[in-house]
Amino acid sequence: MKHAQKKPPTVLVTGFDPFGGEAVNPSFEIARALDGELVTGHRIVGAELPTEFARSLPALDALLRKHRPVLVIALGQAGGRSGIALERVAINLIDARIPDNAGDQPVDVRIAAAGAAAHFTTLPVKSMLAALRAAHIPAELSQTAGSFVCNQVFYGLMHRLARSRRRVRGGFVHVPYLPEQARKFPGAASLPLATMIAALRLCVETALITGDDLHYAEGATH
Ligand code: PCA
Repeated sequence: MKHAQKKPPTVLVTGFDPFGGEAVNPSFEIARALDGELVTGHRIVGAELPTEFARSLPALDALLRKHRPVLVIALGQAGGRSGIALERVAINLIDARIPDNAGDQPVDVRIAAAGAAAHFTTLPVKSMLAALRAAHIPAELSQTAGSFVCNQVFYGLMHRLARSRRRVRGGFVHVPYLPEQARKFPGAASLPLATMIAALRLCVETALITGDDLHYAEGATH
């Protein structure tokens, strides 16, 4: 008799579609590259979220329901960052500097009307930072994910995970421009796609194998 193969637990990695006139978004290129990979016994599902206030959280909800991940890392592009930025805190506020991909530009709006002012990441960000630095990948902690669609998804994710009965770790990582994007902005930092893919693989692995996060003093840059 054949036994049914037990499916490995899932890690959800999301990225966004291009926005703000860009032709590419490195966050989704990373998620796409990692889709299907097996990392320490877990299967990565890489998926795309729309850079739209109205549709991003319903899309995230559908992914959470479908895949029931044990770990979620949402990614977004943050042009101007010089390395992988591990976000520490999501705020309950939208204040869009530019229109989203549907032309929406909400200002001074709450993400969850009765929600907490902020949620902390539950990723072991200091362990992840140490692992990235050990691999010579530029990385930093960040104290703000901004107030655009990325922060909305980060806050919405943490709000959902905090209310879920399952103990699921999650958080948000911003990534810099790709070299071809940075060329248009003299002096802008960038990282090659291969470096960013390796960085996120390491982040997933570290989050899976770390219990309590490390504690060491580390100032965040943003
Ligand atoms: N970055 C934007 C939204 C989509 C993305 O990749 C942000 O930082 O809010």
